[in-house]
Parts: sequence; structure tokens; C-alpha cells
Amino acid sequence: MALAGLGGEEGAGSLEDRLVRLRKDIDAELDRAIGHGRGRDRQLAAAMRYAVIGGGKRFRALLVTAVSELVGGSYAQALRVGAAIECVHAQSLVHDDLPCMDDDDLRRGRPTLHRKFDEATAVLAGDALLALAFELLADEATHPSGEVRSALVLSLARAIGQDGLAGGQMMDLYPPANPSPGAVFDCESRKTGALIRFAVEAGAKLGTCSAEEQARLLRFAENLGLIFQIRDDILDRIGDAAVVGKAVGKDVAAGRKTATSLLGLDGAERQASHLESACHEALDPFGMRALPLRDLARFAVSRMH
Ligand code: GRG
Repeated sequence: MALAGLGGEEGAGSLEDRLVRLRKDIDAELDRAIGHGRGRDRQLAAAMRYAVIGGGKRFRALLVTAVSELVGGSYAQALRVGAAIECVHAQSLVHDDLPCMDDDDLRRGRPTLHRKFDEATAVLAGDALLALAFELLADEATHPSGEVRSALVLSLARAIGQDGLAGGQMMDLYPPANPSPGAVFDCESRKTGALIRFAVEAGAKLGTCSAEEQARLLRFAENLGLIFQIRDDILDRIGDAAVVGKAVGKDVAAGRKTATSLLGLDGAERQASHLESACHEALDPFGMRALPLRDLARFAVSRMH
């Protein structure tokens, strides 16, 4: 699925063009990383490929390459970090779809992994993808500096643990009886925001930027992560399953508190647009160099899938 309906400039630098290139490159990187080693379990490798290759918007991978480019990092290195992020993201979707979690049959317009294979394979493919993410980051090919590599590993570990995806998912599955708006946004910030923040942080580590620029990029990431999840909540209410590629209407059916139930549909849209302005403001000093990031913020706020 392409990032259809994007703003931004047409031509070599348009987001759509960047995505076409990235999609091909990231799939090749992931295919190489999963490998075809003899003696390995074929079903596990096939399930890993099913989960992570050829689908998804590649929003996080595009984000890391765009930030890396902004700070003068190498595309090849950013691609490896992007592949690592896509492995973690795919793992989180595979596990989220399991019957013991969100129990879904459709993902990215196809049967979920446990439907296509089985539950044990889905758990293990997720585990192996998570391990592969760290292997990608820790490998010398990702960055010659051991310090940078260990910083990447540390920040990914923090992004997915108790203060990140796993903690956010737990809050989502076992919310308090009457969650406050703060609790709902805290959950969303961990569940979705943490990996988006990691993408930006990691991209910034691949090049050079001042402390002030780094702080601005982090502010951009914070707002972008919230926009992304708010739009996810909005799509659960107004989206078309055929376009979104997964079941919709699940939050209301489960009585889950989300941005739309707290703020209403219009309120959630207003909030997303307010956060988009904050994204643009954070990028101001970067001038034209930040156009790809601005395009991603515009996309996040209006995406239909
Ligand atoms: C990673 C240790 C570890 C645990 C995972 C299962 C789990 C714990 C977390 C699930 C979190 C989750 C499902 C968050 C939703 C994030 C989200 C908005 C996903 C949709 O992202 P898109 O729209 O999907 O970028 P595509 O398919 O386009 O890649």
C-alpha cells in the first residue's frame, strides 16, 4: 500500500518517490537479514518473511532515513536501522493479533500470521524478529562506532520494554475502570509513540546535530507519535477495513477509551491538527532540509490507512 494522498513536492524528492525506493531497499535488506541459512527451520523463516516483507506503509523506516539524511547520516546505515525498526514493529503486530491479545484475522489486507501459519509459529516468528532487530543494530555494518551501536541498542531496548511497547500494550489490555485522559495518552505514547520516537532518535544518532537540533527533533517525534496513534483511533471509527487492511470498529465494540472516545471525532481531528502544527514549529530552523519530515507529519494527520 502506498502513502497515497501525500502532500509534498512531486519529482525526485517527493515522499511517494522516496517511498518507492525505500520499499524496495528495505525489503532487500530484510530478506538478506532473515537469510537462507542451511539447517534452519524453513517455516520459521517463511513466517518471518510473511510478517515483515512486502507489506505495511514503512512509515517508521521512512522516518529514520529522513532524519538520518537531515543530519548527514548514511542511507545504507539508516536502512539497516529502518529494517531493525520494521522487525520490531512487525513483531508487535503479529503478537497483537494473537487470540490472547487483540484476536484479529486480518492484517495488511491478508490473514494474520497465526491464521496463515499457527499460533506457536506466530509467537516464535515474533521472537526471532525481535532478536533480528537487535542483531541488525549491534552489527558493525550499521555503524563503525561501537558507542553509537550500543546507544542504538540501549534506546531500542528502552522503547520496547516496560516504558514502551510492552508496557503500553499491558495498559491497553488491562486499563483502569475509568482511565483519565492522561492515562489514555500515556498508554498511546508507549504503545505507538515509543517506536516512532526511537526512529527519530536513531536517525539523529547516525549523523551530526547540535543539542538544540536534537531537542527539536525529539519534540517533533513526540508530537508525531501522538498524531499517528490519534489517527489510528480515528480510522478505527471512520476507516474502511478494505483500505485500512485490518478490522475496524474494534475500540467501540470493546468499550476501549481512546482519543476519539475522550475528545469526540472532531475533537480528535482538531487535536491531531494542533499536534501537526507543533511538528512544523519544531522543524522551523531546519528550513527546506526538513521537507521530507514535514511531508511525513502531513501524511500522519490525514492518512486513510
Ligand atoms: C516489542 C517487546 C515488544 C512487545 C510488543 C504486542 C505488543 C507488545 C504491542 C502492540 C502495540 C501495538 C499493536 C501498537 C499499535 C501501533 C500501531 C498504530 C500500528 C499500526 O502501524 P502502521 O499503521 O501499520 O504503521 P503498517 O501495517 O502500515 O506498518
